[in-house]
Amino acid sequence: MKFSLVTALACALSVEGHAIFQKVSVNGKDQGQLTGIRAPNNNNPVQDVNSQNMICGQSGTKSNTVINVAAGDRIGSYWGHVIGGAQFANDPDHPIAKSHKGPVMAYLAKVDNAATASLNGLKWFKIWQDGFDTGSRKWGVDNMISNQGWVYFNMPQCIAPGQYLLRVEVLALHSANRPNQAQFYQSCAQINVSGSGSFTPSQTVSFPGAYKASDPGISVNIYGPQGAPDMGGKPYTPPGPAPITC
Ligand SMILES: *[C@@H]1O[C@H](CO)[C@@H](O)[C@H](O)[C@H]1NC(C)=O
Ligand SMILES: [Cu+2]
Repeated sequence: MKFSLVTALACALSVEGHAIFQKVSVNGKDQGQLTGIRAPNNNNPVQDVNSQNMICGQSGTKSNTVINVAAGDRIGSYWGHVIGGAQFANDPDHPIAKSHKGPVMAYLAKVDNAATASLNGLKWFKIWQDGFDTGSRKWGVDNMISNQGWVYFNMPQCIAPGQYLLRVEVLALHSANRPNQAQFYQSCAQINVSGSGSFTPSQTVSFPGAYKASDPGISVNIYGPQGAPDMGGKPYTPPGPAPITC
């Protein structure tokens, strides 16, 4: 308890702790800063699960680009402390403050035109998540930090061709044992999937709506008896639906 209060305070005192999803790579090829991305202009978290900002973050940057992706491609989602990456040389909070333990999740929503689609009424399904590994006691955020801000996953082979918004979310749980203190960070990438997939989701979720503040993956004390952010060795299930299986 003492430990988590200290961490919570550290976060409250430094806006420096936060992060922004700001570029994409496809099979290792960097698509460029803010290219094909709708990202917030600042790194403040969303804390109200019922906010419109749960969709793609606070309204910020726009791009006319739609990124071409083939089903099966390895997608990279790059996170930085601020737009551009580190805030200054040796920024200890880049790509995100180490305290900000939590899962990383990726969702898709089918749209007609990814560059212009409205964010309202989209039907989202989850394609990937990196939660908490009870063996290594590492969180998705730990893996993102180890990869210098990059989060990697494959575009599932079964995804039907067409345009989508790709929503990648970091959920920071360091203060989530207190009401409405879980921190949501998300941006959306505009993508055009090619391939021969035909997957149509049987179940989808809305943002906002997919999460409740009381969800066990959101209202959670991640600290074990020793004060380490390790769930006390217990499993953790991220909020929202399970990722699809092809
Ligand atoms: C999407 O991909 C298909 C197949 O590669 C291509 O024919 C189409 O022009 C692409 N659309 C956009 C907007 O890039
Ligand atoms: Cu924070």
